[in-house]
Amino acid sequence: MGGGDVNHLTDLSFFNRTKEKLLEGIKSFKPDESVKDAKILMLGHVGSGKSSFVNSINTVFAGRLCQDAIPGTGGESFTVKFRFWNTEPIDGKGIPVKLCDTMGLENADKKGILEEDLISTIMGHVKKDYKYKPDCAISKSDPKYRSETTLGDRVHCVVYVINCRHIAVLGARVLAKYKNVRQHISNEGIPQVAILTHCDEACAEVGKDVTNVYKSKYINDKMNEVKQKLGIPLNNVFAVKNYATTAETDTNMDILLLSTFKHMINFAGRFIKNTVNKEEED
Ligand SMILES: Nc1nc2c(ncn2[C@@H]2O[C@H](COP(=O)(O)OP(=O)(O)O)[C@@H](O)[C@H]2O)c(=O)[nH]1
Ligand SMILES: [Mg+2]
Repeated sequence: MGGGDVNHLTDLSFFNRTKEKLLEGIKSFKPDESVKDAKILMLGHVGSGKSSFVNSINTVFAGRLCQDAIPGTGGESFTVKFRFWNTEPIDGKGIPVKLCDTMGLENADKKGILEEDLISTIMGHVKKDYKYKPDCAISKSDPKYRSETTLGDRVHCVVYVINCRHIAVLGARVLAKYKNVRQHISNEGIPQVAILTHCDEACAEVGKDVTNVYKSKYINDKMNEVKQKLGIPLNNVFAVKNYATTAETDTNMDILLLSTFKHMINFAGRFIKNTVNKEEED
């Protein structure tokens, strides 16, 4: 075995250690005692990569390819009932995080979730298995409407999932929808994150080597565009390559996915702690 091989092995163990450290960090995540699970809501167009991101995270957690670990998430948003799902356990340990990846935000008038419903969902008013209606918001008398909510019922982090090739063409209506929702949730102090997907297809350098993602000028420009168009600070904008086209796992992809996920749950965790502290002060 030549010296080059030895270096390569050292590098490999470095990357594996980085991945293990991230997994350990995620395993030790705990929201406040009063909140069973941190809830993360993924928003974005159909086809933006929401389900793929969730499947990718589950793939890394489970150490095997997980596709459609969360069922019923394909196709039109309105065929799906509202529900949060657990992530796969890591080494048998369940993670107190629930994800919802079924929210489609479409451009046309009568497609995609209504803003009122989105806000009600984020504020914890919508119960499990509610079926959104395309033209009328949930009624307060609906049995699936929760009037009294606790912090645990609410969404603790909102994630906008955007195909990085589509930012330039995001329609005015969707941007207006984003803006309204954003204003509301910013007032509530709920953290917001954007994830750029399809970076491998959009940038050849990233396609070749995923570690180039934050070095890529193209991706950097796209992150800035997200900041400008959605008003999300750069610290909250991430870029990933989802497990979508490859059948085998890759440590560098895992690291990118895990570090993005860890930031998301840290934002959620901080929001939960801040809210609990504020409630105690009041
Ligand atoms: N190359 C590539 N394809 C992706 C990526 N993310 C998602 N996809 C593909 O894009 C399509 C739509 O993704 P999906 O997760 O179903 O979108 P959703 O409607 O937002 O849940 C699928 O064919 C995925 O395989 C990515 O980062 N890179
Ligand atoms: Mg989906």
